[in-house]
Amino acid sequence: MKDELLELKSRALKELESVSERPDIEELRQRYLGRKGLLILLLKKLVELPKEERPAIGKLANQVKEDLIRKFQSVSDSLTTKDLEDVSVLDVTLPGRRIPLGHLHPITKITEEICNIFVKLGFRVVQGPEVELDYYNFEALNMPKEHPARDMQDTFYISDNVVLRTHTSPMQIRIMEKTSPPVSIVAPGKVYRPDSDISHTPMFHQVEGLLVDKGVSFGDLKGTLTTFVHQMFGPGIDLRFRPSFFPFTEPSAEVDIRCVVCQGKGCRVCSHTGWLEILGSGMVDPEVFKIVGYDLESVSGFAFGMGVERIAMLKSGLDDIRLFFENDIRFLQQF
Ligand code: 2U9
Repeated sequence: MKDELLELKSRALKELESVSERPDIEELRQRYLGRKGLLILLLKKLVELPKEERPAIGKLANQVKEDLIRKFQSVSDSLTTKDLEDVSVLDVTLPGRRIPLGHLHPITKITEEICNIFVKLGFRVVQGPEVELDYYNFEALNMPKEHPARDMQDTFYISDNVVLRTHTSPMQIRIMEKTSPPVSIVAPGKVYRPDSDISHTPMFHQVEGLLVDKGVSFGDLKGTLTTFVHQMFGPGIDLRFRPSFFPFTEPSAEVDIRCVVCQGKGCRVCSHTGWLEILGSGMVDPEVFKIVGYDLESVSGFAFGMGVERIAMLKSGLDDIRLFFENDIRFLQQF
């Protein structure tokens, strides 16, 4: 068997001398050293040898294998060096391969755009937990037990008193708990509601804002949100404040802009009303101030909230919210 091993080695080396192309070298390597190669086949015969001869032959077989591996490697390395020296194979004047640059997700971009407008108006950006205590998500926002918004249908419950936040408002409570007025913050982030259709996804993004100080009026709310709308959709855009209701604001108003698709004539997008709802707002309900321990006599404030996907869809003329989260690169590349 010793002779057979040495014979196999010299045959392999001889054949290796006669090849010069990479595929031929690889084929040869497989034939001798591959998993079903000649060396393995020969080693299978090891068991037929008397026990005392096996260690020496095993050692020799290992030596032959290592020598061959080294030789194949050095032949392959010298080919690489030859390729590098051969100008016809490597053209160093070719332009480099461009590595494609990624960019922020459209929802991240719009979130930043919204926040930046409020930052320029003096608001500070705050972020907090997406898994929230029932207390911060509902109770402190004037939605006591049995309030319809707490329904299992509208909220993802983790346990009896822990939920996935249904809005970013808990953050405003957390900030008011530890800060005295004046307070002016915007809270962007992910929120969760069990909804899924062409205009709802179970996870979506909101930006909410809160301003509390001495003598804040509904006029301040109107001025701030009008500035925001003009910055976001253009200075010429028409808007209106429409009475509404939220448990945490009183009075409350929704803000509509003149339909960007039909300019108010009425179309499918604005349900033939000529207006598109873009955000909700109102004066902070005194009940909320009581809960966080603010003095009702000396301060007042306004708050607002908007869905980022809705703003993004109106700005880009999209009609299916789910596109944002399918992660189809052909869609994302357009932003
Ligand atoms: C505190 C007090 C008041 C936040 C507000 C809205 C109105 C609102 C909706 C817009 C579209 C949610 O994403 S949406 O479905 N939000 O209409 N949000 S006022 O009011 C607050 C928040 C915190 C302490």
